[in-house]
Amino acid sequence: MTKYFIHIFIFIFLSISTLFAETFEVEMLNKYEGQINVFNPPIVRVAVGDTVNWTSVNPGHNIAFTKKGVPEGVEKFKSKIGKDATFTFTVPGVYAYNCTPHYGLGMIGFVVVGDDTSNLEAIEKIKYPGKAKAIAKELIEQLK
Ligand SMILES: [Cu+2]
Repeated sequence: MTKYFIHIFIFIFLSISTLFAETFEVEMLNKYEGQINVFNPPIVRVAVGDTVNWTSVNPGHNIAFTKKGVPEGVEKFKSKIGKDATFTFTVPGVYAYNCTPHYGLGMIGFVVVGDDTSNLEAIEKIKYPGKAKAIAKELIEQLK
């Protein structure tokens, strides 16, 4: 009988968390406000359990979690080029991601989950290539 109640409790809990989970939209664009190859918006702040949808507005882009740019224990994620992508964030922390073909051109973005910036130092230590370096610096400043 107790087991039965636990199941009901879990079911209710999951239903409620799904009810409050939000979905955020990020566009993958060739051009935006004078910049080329951008994620708009480049920084998204979400709660644990929320989802981000990346829309392939212009083809040729994808999203890939940047190496050493995610909280500990989070697995790699890489979407297909030219396709919409979606990810539900269950582990709090900062997530750095980039477009695979345009990483060196500065096409990067960040997702902050659950207001947790405890891994920000690791994210600052990443060796961002080319134009991504200056853009990362600017964006990370906004995360502090
Ligand atoms: Cu791109």
